[in-house]
Amino acid sequence: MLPIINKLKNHKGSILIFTHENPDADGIGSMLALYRFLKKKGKDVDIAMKDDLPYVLNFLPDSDKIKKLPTDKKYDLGIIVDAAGTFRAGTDVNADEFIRIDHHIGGEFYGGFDCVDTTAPSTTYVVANILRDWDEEAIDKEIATNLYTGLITDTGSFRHNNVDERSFELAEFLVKKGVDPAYVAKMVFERNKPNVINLLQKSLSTLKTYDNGKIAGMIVERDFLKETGTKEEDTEGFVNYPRSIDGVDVAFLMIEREEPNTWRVSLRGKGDIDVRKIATYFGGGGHRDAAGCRIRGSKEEVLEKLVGKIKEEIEKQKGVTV
Ligand SMILES: [Mn+2]
Repeated sequence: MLPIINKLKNHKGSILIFTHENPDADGIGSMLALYRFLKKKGKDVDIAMKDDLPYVLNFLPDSDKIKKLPTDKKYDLGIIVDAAGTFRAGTDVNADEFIRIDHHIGGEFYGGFDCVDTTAPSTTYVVANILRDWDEEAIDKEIATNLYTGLITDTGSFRHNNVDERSFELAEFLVKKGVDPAYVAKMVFERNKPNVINLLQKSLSTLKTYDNGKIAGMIVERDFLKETGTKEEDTEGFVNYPRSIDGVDVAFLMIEREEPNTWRVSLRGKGDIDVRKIATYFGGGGHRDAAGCRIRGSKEEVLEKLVGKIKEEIEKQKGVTV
């Protein structure tokens, strides 16, 4: 049995489960699944994150129970899910000790109770292993729906390189527990607000290819958000448009932050290029096919630096001399 299970079984004090800022379905699904399970086990547990719940995730069972970080209360134990460390919470977290449950490479380690599987398709997969090992019977339809949502979003609906037979085995288990795949897909992917589509329209007008079509990228300026009445979180999935172009090895999305001259960059690969190397060069991180970073500078400066580095990395990784 995993050490974390005994630790949680014997834990008498308060527990706070939290995830990273700009949270996604995997972080939130992991948090909610673990929360409901621990509640069933009679634990004193809260869930919190810094940002608002993304609209398309408002159907997730227990998502109305999520509190805001930072909390006034001090917790005996903090569990960070789907993040490389507590720093990813984006704010202070008040707890005596920490445990990390994650699938990101590297990051911080808090001890022998951590569950970090960098080969796992999603953090909800890691959480599912813990819960199945502990008490499979206690996994209900609500817990299963939260686990399943993280699994399908982090695997791009079973399309990405992180998909293997384990993803389908877990999906089968969760569907047997009552998950309705068509319902989840409809809730997550087919509830776009018209203004989000307007934002996409504006963003698509910036779509350009570089390096003979091997690189494609889009830019979301702050003004686009203002003009369409949308938020940064509404750009979720936009990077898949440049990625979907034939012949593209690396796709990027540059989002202008509220803080002047700061850009959030999402990078996507299609298996041939390790985009994590590009992200880490700029101080970010992630996975081989999906990574991110922040770059400071004007739009033109950031674009030049970014495209230059991607080009260099494609040449290096494909073994072509510059
Ligand atoms: Mn994840």
